[in-house]
Amino acid sequence: MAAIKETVSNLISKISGSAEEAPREPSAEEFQQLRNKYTEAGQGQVFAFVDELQTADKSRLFHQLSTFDVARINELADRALNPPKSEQTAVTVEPLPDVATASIIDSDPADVKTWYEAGLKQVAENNVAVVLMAGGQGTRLGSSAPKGCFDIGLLSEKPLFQLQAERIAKLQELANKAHGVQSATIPWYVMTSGPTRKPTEEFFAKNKYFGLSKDNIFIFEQGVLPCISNDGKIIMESKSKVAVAPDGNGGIYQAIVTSGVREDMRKRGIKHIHAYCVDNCLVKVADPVFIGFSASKNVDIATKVVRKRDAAESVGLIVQKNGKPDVVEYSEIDKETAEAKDPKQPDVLKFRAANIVNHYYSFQFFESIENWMHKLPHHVARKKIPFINPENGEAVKPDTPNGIKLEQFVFDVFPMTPLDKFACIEVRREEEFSPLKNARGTGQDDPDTSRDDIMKQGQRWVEAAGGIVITEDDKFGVEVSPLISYGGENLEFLKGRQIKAPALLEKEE
Ligand code: UD2
Repeated sequence: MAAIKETVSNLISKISGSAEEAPREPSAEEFQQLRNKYTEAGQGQVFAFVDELQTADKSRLFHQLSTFDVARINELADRALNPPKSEQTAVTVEPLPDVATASIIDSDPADVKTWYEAGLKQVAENNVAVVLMAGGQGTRLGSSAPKGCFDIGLLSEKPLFQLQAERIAKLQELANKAHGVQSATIPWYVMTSGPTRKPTEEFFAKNKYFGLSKDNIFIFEQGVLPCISNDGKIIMESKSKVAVAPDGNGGIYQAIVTSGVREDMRKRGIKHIHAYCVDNCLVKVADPVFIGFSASKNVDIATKVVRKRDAAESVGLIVQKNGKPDVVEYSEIDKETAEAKDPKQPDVLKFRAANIVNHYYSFQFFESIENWMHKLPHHVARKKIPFINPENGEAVKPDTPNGIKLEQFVFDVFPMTPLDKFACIEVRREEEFSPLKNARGTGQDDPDTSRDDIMKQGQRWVEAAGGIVITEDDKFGVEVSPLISYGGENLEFLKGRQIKAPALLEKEE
């Protein structure tokens, strides 16, 4: 009777479309084998309620547990909860040596032009790809949609994804024009996580890929890791599901391999990759200067930095640790290091090279991912994780942190490359970095500061081209569509023209 009841309920849920496709039902042996493995690893509590489960839920639990390496989870949990006493060897943290740090601000404009032209040539030869890290859940912003969908309040109402897509389109056009070709293509690999994948795919489809060809956009998903209780146990979100969280933007490396992204890059003959953070409205996607600079240095990895705003800014710091390039994240830095002053310039921070999640990789470096991706450390975030009490099956919403989420950081790869295969380039904050981190009204790194930074940048571009921007009673700014200018170029048609701020410039006439 139970079997008939269940088949009927499965049928109903299928018709109503409420249940995902029930995965293949494991054999009794497969199930028992997995159960033994988890029990022997001291994680048998994940099966606490398995006898109450319907077949479909039991199969879902089996398949989810099969994706984890429970021995490795125990190892990570143990290291996270009982961190080894830091090795006696003192960890010396110093700013990067000048040899590894360039600066757009101090560079000879002729060099910048050379890098730009070299990078544009690489784009024209279809050697450049872009990887967008868009798996973050933007909790501080308070929006449930993926950050790339967010409308920062521009006159055009363009969301971040669209600004980035249009910069790609414009750069392809500039490369075509500069090299007399029609086919410059920058493939765009968009990394999502469990919570952001579907809404991101739907947003791109609904917006017809913002005018780009769907064939050159590849939405893939990063991995997840189980949430762990303070006593090292895998936490259950329901009687048939492990509580999981995205494995951090450092999950990008494994995801690039397992999702087929690297294979797709290899097929396209990609040589240079630009990887960036979705929430930076000023990001120069596939920046030819950055590509040209990095290629000229023949490095595996390069990173853009801006001057840190103040000691408390929530940004990682590019440092040299034990002779290797590294980043000290804002959530892990001690006050003394953050506030240390430069011995030569007492009013300047000693550690001021702020990480902005804006990285270059050579494709050949990506060919070595398997050699080092398992060495990337896991960082621990103590969180309040809703769970099912294994003793009585009750759902609990803790009001204090009851467990940890493990995540990898994208920049932890830096020490995997020698200093001479690493480069760092300082760029102008007002031209290249305005992160959307906080809800409207916070006053810093929020939708209004993002919108204002775009408008101010456009006004600077228009005025540099000879346009006259009328700013009355504190109204300011010009939004220049990426489709008419990627970085302020080709705006000479505005010479002598008066523009009343705030304005939106979308036409080249
Ligand atoms: C990030 C940097 C920090 C600084 C700051 C500047 C890391 C680890 N930290 O801090 O050093 O540069 O940004 O804005 O990069 N993401 C994923 N999957 C995840 C988690 C994050 O794709 O599992 C993406 C996220 O969508 C975003 C980027 O990684 O594009 C940075 O994530 P965040 O904004 O949560 O990082 P934040 O602000 O803590």
